[in-house]
Amino acid sequence: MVRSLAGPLIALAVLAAAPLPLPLKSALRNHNAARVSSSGGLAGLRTPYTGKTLTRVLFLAAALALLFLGKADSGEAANITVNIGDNWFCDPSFAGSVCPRTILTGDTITWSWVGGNPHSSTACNSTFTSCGAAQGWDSGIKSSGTFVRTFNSAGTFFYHCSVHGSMRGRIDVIQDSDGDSWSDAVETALGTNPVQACAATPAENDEPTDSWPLDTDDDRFVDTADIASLSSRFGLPGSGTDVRYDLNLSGFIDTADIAFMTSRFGEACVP
Ligand SMILES: [Ca+2]
Ligand SMILES: [Ca+2]
Ligand SMILES: [Ca+2]
Ligand SMILES: [Ca+2]
Repeated sequence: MVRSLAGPLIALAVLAAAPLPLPLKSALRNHNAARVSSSGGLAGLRTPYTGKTLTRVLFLAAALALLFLGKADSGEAANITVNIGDNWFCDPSFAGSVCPRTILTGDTITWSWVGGNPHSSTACNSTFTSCGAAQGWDSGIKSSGTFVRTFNSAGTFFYHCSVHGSMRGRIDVIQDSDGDSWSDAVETALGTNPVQACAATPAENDEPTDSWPLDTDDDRFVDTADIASLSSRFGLPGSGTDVRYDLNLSGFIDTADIAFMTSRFGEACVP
């Protein structure tokens, strides 16, 4: 079973760097159609958009959603295979460049030798100038078989092939303690609880901290009330108590935040 892993940390970094537009990468996650119809649909939203602008925003929201490949499965660690070929990690498109993979803490990477020449997976520092077992791991030089490593700490880990230094890879390990698909680091920045995925009570603002960045009114759904609450802060700096509405931590509450929340409309949190 392969878990969906392009989590908020990565996506938010992309959003912060280049909010619009973004490349389409994968299938759009399903939304709760019943929730949409029972709440009156998108026409009732209090957004600053009308007509073509709203259409554009909704299109961009769909594009942003593609970066979020979904909620992690219920706490079960994943095993991700990274192929080693001649001369690349992951697939031939990464020949001469760094192949990135994003996983959660506790997940395992299995490097699999699929080429004909000898290669290694050898850990490096961030500039690839110092590599070896002392940096974390070294598979040794092999031309077949596998090498397995489990990553239990959050962080960014670099590696290369000790035979072909231009073969490079990176493992981004994200901690998401409550499994709500928002990393601990992002939740801490937003001021939401990184170890609680859902509001404890359905009443708003009766708990010391909110739990799920997308659910501002504690009803455990992303709905019109959440989007309206965010939209009412459009243009404000994402500071103080409003920081939780600055979903991409760009410093301002803007179209990217609204588009992203809209893209998750109808989704429920999972305690
Ligand atoms: Ca989380
Ligand atoms: Ca949380
Ligand atoms: Ca509450
Ligand atoms: Ca809500």
